[in-house]
Amino acid sequence: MEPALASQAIELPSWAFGNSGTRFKVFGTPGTPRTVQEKIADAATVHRFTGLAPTVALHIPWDHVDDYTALRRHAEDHGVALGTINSNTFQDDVYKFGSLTHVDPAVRQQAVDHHLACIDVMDATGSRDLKIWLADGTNYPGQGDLRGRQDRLAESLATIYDRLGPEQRLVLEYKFFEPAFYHTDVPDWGTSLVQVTALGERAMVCLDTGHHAPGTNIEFIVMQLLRVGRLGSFDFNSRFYADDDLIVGAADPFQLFRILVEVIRGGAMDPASGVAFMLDQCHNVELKIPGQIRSVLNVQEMTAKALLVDTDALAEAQAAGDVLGANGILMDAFWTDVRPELARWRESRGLPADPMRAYAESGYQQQIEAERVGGQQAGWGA
Ligand code: LRH
Ligand code: MN
Ligand code: MN
Repeated sequence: MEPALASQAIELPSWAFGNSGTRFKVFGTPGTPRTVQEKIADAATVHRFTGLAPTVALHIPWDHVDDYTALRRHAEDHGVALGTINSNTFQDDVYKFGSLTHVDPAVRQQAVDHHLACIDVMDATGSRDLKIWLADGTNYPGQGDLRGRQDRLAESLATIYDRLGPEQRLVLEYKFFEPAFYHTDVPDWGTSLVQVTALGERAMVCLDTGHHAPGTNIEFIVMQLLRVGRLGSFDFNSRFYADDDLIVGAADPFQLFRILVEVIRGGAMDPASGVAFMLDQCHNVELKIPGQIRSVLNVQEMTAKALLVDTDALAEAQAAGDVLGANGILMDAFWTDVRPELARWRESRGLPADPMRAYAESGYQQQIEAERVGGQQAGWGA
């Protein structure tokens, strides 16, 4: 198999291990973690069975603990590290009309202070990235001054950026709708890019695959952000309709393949590129640990296919104007079944050939179901 696969690392979101749901119902799953420490233990289990998930992202304050240095040691004892720190200014009443964009300087300051506290957490956890997603926006035309909000956002972000250490980065995530429905203050990659470019070299864009209008050519955005060196991270998930946060590759494996083709084309498989490959998913009705195992395997499988593209032949076909030939070369790679070879490759590295099955047979699920009573909600409504 391609050596590039050996260094592939996918970051797991702590919140994928908690109970989550829709506004209609949150179903409890037996064995759900009761503490951040148990979420990390479950994430480490995904890594143990796949070798693909060495880091765990935290969401603050969902994953608040008093001692983040101890939490870092706890993660390391389990064979993983703490990764991206996600801020959260979308659950407090004070942010009803915005956070970093709010018209009231006192509310803006509160939101900025939360981010500064997140950077303190990063110092303790050893995290590189502060990921910011804002629920800021309006529901009705005229409700807010679009331009004033953008200016205030720039000012707030600059204050946060200034506090970062030399090895730390700010990653700004965009989303075109929800919870605001008329406009959001960071709706698209263009706005995110404009804002982060104004900050400095260590400010990047986060691309959440579920945050685009249906039909958007996401791989084009991946290409462009890599081209200008501003793709900081992915939040991988899949969607049928809105921001569904379903298992990546479940709704549209071909789209995931096309994204990974551009990742490889743009040099982002190289860990030195600094692109973080994260999941941002919720498991509403399926078991969470196998849900995460399936997710990282889907990314690995589509990466293996994307690595099969005969790039020399493709370049030749493109140069010759051979439309169907070029398309055929891409499709040949997509349709190749890489699963048997990946299974052998895993075994050669001391990993189970079939991680889903190995997990099911391991007894871990039965153990956590017996041990844990009253598991935590992922965050919403907690
Ligand atoms: C917003 C989002 C963002 C949040 C996460 C819980 O829809 O994608 O990344 O931090 O969901
Ligand atoms: Mn996200
Ligand atoms: Mn989302």
